[in-house]
Amino acid sequence: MIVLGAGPAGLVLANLLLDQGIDCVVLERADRAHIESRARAGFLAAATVRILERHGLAAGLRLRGKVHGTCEFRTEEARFRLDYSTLGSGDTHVVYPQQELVRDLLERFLSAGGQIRFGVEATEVRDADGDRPAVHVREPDGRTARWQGRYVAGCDGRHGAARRSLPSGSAVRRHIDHRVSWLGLLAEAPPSLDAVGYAVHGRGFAGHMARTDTVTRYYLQVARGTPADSWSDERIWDELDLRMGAKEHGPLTRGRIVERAVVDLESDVLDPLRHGRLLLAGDAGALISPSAAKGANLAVLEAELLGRALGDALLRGTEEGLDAYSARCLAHVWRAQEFSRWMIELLHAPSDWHGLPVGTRDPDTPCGAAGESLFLDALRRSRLASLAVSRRQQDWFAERYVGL
Ligand code: RFL
Repeated sequence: MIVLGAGPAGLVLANLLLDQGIDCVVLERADRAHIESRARAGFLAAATVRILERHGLAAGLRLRGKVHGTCEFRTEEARFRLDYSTLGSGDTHVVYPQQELVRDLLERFLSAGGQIRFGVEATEVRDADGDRPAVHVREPDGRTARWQGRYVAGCDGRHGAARRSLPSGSAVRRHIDHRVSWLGLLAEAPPSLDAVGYAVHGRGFAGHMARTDTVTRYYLQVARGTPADSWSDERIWDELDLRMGAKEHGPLTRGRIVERAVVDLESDVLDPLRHGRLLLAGDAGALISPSAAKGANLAVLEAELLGRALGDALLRGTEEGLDAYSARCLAHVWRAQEFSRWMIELLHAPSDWHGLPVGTRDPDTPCGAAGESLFLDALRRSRLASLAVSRRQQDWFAERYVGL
């Protein structure tokens, strides 16, 4: 059994296979230090924590993760909080940086005797229709090689070899560019509020998400095509202050910006997630925009479904689980996509008016694209107003926000 990629999907799956006594090797393009320091997700849903606990993979996050159950919305006029731990299903998140989860999963896999090859890049998966699919790779020294197994799990992310190797016409691709871009930032600064902060502002979205006691993730909606290094640290903090309403609601604790990257929000789902003996999990098969923090959670869920299905196929000789795998995953994926899109529409200024000073919105010329932008802005503010007061809306939100 060959697993491509040592992200959350690949490492959860590899651990589950090993636990069942299934021989597997993980092929990872990057080196160990890289995957153990790659900061991405942080919010793990209750269902994800339960999966990890079920398989003895949650010791680290139970020790160092922080339970989190509140988010705060801010506009130019007001702010309100939702304590989602008391709404909907009453579930919470555990905040645990993705790189720490990856470190835990890797350590557990290696200490149980798992095999992983770092610096090995899969270039193509061949013969997925046959009994022995083959993975062609480039070794760290540049030489090419071939690995064969009974199944290949493509957990190598959206730019990986698994997705590229699907024969043309074998899957429907549903893709959307949400036409919103974020400047994603990691600041060496303690969180400034004890909640996830979402600022819905005329100049664009700003977000605040705790990571650890000393590191905070911030997001700023920026115009498409903005180079990541075009904003100075000072301009970033000034803009965050403005959009988050620091003057009215309290200052943000500033610190060095240690990482910055522009993310164009996109979603990209393949259907089905299986082609013969090649199975896709995580971002490789279903990319979701980070607007609702679902990607790593879906990756873990899919890995569990796949681990179980592969166990049935390899140990008990039944492919029923593998046959149902794609449809089962996609049901979860589309629920998450729907909510993530809802969040995008709630949080962001329409893309074509981003950056316009609020004062240039002239009520005498609300026609064409400008009129549409004003209309969409009014809709999202109305949506936010309902969320602020309607208990039913809040229950619905909480269930979707923390659920899978
Ligand atoms: P990963 O984590 O991308 O891992 C794929 C692994 O495959 C390797 N690889 C290859 N190996 C061999 N051969 C090849 N040809 C290969 N090509 C790639 C890569 O080196 C890598 O190690 O995919 P996986 O496992 O599917 O996990 C998905 C998650 O990483 C992703 O969905 C989340 O990070 C998304 N996400 C968030 N998700 C959440 O659930 N909660 C969050 O709070 C959250 N915040 C975020 C996020 C994603 C972000 N970015 C990247 C846009 C915040 C950000 C900024």
